[in-house]
Parts: sequence; C-alpha cells; structure tokens
Amino acid sequence: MNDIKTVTEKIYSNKRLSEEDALLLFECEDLLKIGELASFVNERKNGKKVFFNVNRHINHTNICVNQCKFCAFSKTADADGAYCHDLDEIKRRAEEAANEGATEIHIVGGLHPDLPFEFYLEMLRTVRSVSSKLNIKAFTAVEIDYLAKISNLSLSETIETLKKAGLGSLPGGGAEILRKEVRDKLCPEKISGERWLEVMEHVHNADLKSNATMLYGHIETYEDRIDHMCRLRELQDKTKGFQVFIPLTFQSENNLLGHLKSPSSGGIDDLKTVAVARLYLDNFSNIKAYWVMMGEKIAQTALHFGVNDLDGTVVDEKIGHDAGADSPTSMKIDDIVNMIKKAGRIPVERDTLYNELRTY
Ligand code: V47
Ligand code: SF4
Repeated sequence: MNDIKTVTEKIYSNKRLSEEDALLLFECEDLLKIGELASFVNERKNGKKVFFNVNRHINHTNICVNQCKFCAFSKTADADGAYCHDLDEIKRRAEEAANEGATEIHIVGGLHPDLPFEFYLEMLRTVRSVSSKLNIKAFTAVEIDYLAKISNLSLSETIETLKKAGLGSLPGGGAEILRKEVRDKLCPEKISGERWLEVMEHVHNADLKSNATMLYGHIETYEDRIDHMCRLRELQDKTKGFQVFIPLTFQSENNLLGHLKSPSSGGIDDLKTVAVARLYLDNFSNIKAYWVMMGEKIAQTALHFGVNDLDGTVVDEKIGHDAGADSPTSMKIDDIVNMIKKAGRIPVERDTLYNELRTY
C-alpha cells in the first residue's frame, strides 16, 4: 500500500510514478504539498522560465457533422450563427497576425459536411503565402481522420499532402477523455480514443510535432484522467512527438453537459490537475495552463504548481467563449510578460516548436 511519503521519495529520486501514485496525489487534500512537489520537478526540468508565444486562432468554420455534448461552438449548416470563412477572410486574418508579430496561426474548425479536401490545402497554402515565418498549427487528430475520409487517402498520405501544403504542427484537441465509457457519453460520434492515438502516432512518424489535451471537470473520475494520461505517456515513450500537455477546463454554458456533477471543484481542481500532470507525465517537457479556459488568475497561480507554459496572445478565441469562458478573447504581450514576472518567473517568448525567441 502506497502513501504520500513513498510517492514523495519517488519524486525526489526521479522515479516514474505509477497510476496508483497519481490517484493518491489527486486524492491528497494537502494542495500546497502537491504544488511544492510539482514546482520542484518543473524547476528541475525548466528552471524558472515560463514560455508564451505570439499567436492567433482562426476557426475557419463552426459547421460540424458531430454534436459533442460539451461543445457550444458547433452548429448545423442551417442554424443561426453558422459560418464558414472564405480564403480571403482567412488571408486577411493571417496578414493581420503577421503584422502584429505572430509566429503561429492556430487553425481548427468543425467537420464541415461539404468542404472539399482541396479547400484545406488551399487554406494552408494561403496562410503560408502570407509569411514563411508563421508556423501553421492546424487540425486536431479528429479533423485529420475526417480529411483522410473525404480525400480517400490513407492517413499517412493525408498527413504528407497537408505537410506539403504548409502544415507545420498539430494542436492537441479532440482528445477529450480517451476512455471509451466516458467518450461514449461525451461525444459518441467522435473517433475513438484509440483512433486519436493512432492518428497522433502517424503524425509523429511523419516528423511533425503535436500537442495533447485533456478535457476535464465534467463527468469523468480521477481514474479516467489517469487512464488518459497513462495512454499519452505510453505513446510519448514510443514517439517523443508530444511537445506539451494541456488540461482544458470544461466550460459549462450553452452545451448539454452544463448541469452534470463532476469531481471538479474550481480552482483547487485546476491546480491539482496541472500538478499531477507535471508529476505523472515525466516524459513531457511542458505543461500548459491555457489561460482562456482556466482564467488568468488560476493560470498565473498554476506557475507555482508545475506549469511552464501559458499558451499565447490567442486573439479571436471562440470555442471556450461560446461555452461561457469569462477570460478575454486575447492578451497583449505586455500583459502576459507582467503576469509571469509577478509570479517570480522569467518570461520567454517561444515559437511553436519551443525554440526560444526572446527573454524578457
Ligand atoms: O477538442 C470544446 C475543447 C478543444 C469545450 O494544442 C472545450 O496548443 C472546454 O484543443 N469547455 C479545442 N473545452 C481547443 C484545443 C486547444 C486550445 C488551445 C491550445 C491548443 C494547443 C489546443 O476545445 C476541443 C475540446 O476538447 N472544448 N468545448 C468546453 N465547453
Ligand atoms: Fe464538432 Fe469538434 Fe464541436 Fe465535436 S468538439 S461538435 S467535433 S467542433
């Protein structure tokens, strides 16, 4: 039988934690102790540096053939508020971002019933034509699977074709909770957890990096979260292709899951989740507090709970805000720098692939 003392010793002697250890940490009521351990491990890896980037989100369409229960973003084609940006609009947004010093365009959208594969290739070429300095971080593993279906290409061919058109890396969305029992309730139409991992393995084998997320704070248990992280850790051992783990705090407005009870207890649960992720995911260099979903205050506090990345300036975030996120839709560089400095950490602007660009 494990206790927190044994887990602490494992952490200080740099030993890998088991799933049982992770559960013990989640169930431990001494939040500050967990934070201290996570901060120790983070500083051992990353010192006092905290990353952010200058980026811009483009959600090309909110029209989607799926209706995930937690999603307030997706619409059917004939619904009020359904939209699909054309290439001119996408170009205009990318140019605006490049002029403001962005190094990354983050593109995700719904699974549109009618857009041809060529549209996605043209979208990548269009953004690439704006500036070769922009990394196009686009399409969740769910979208990649969908693009393979509509293009009638294999997964590897789809990824290679997108890469040739300008795809620079993949965001970590669509992972939700990988375990089938939870996924069937959350998003029954979505690809399985196994398929999500398979797509990511192909992406990594194509020499592209990706991120990994986990949507938490709804119907899942601590065991489900640990199972999720366990599968990510296993794939990371194999491919080393994940750059960062991003727990996404569930936003409960305008969707079908808002009324459900969960183990979530607000800020305490957010901090515990990033800390356990830092301690359990020993093969991930970076743990991100996505301030859009977590809120700026908890995201800043998370810098003392194992987090070393705050995402970026974002601009035009829709997915979290459609679901009720009360954070701003973008942040200025000065605000992020200030937020990091006030936490006693060193702000470092990075690019998408975690190359350091500037220390503040
Ligand atoms: O897959 C949808 C999530 C994801 C809600 O890789 C929700 O750098 C909370 O993955 N409450 C898309 N979350 C966003 C995403 C992301 C965001 C920022 C950075 C990166 C990265 C990736 O948003 C979806 C889903 O898990 N989501 N609805 C909601 N109500
Ligand atoms: Fe569609 Fe993605 Fe929303 Fe699911 S989460 S309904 S796949 S846009």
